[in-house]
Amino acid sequence: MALRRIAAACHSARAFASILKTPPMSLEQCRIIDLPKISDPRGNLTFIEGSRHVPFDIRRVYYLYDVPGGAERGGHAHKGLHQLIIAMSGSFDIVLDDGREKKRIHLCRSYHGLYVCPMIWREMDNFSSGSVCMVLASNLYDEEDYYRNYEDFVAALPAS
Ligand code: T46
Repeated sequence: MALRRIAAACHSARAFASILKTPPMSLEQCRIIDLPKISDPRGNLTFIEGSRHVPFDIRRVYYLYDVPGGAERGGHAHKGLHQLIIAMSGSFDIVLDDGREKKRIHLCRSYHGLYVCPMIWREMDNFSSGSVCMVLASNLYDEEDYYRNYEDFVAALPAS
C-alpha cells in the first residue's frame, strides 16, 4: 500500500515536472511538422491526413495570396484555435511570441507545416512574390477568438 502511494507520488511529481518544463501554450509546443513527400519526376506530392499528421481536427482551411511586397499580416493571438501553417508556394516569415520569448521562423517548404497552439501572438512578414500561405484550423472563423491588442493578450496569459 505504502509502495503504491510512493509510486503515485513519484508519478505526480514527474507529471508536474514535465508540465513545469513545458508550460502550456508555450513556444515549445509550436513546432515544424514534416509532412509526407512523394518525390516523382512528374512533380512532388504531399498529403495531409487529419488525425495522422495534424494534432487537431481540421474544421477550416484558408489561404493568403497576392500578398504585396512589404505587407505584414497577423498581429494577433487566438484564444483557443490550433493551426497548421504551410507555405504552399514561395516563402514568408512568422514571428511567434508567447509573452515570454519570441522566435522568427522562415517557412519555405510545402512539406513543412508549422503547428501553432492557442495563445501565441504572431506577426507575418517577408512574403516573397507569388507566395501562398495555407492555414488548417481547428475551428470556424470567430472574431471572439482573437486578441488583436497585444496588451490584452499579455494580460490574459497565466502568471508564470
Ligand atoms: C492567422 C493568420 C495566419 C474571415 O471572414 N474568415 C476567416 O476564416 C479569416 C481567417 C478571416 N476572415 C476575415 C476577418 C478580417 O475581416 O478576413 C479579414 C482579414 O483577417 P485577418 O486580419 O485576421 O487576416 P490575417 O492575415 O492577419 O490573419 C489570418 C487569420 O485571421 C489568422 O487566424 O493566424 O491569417
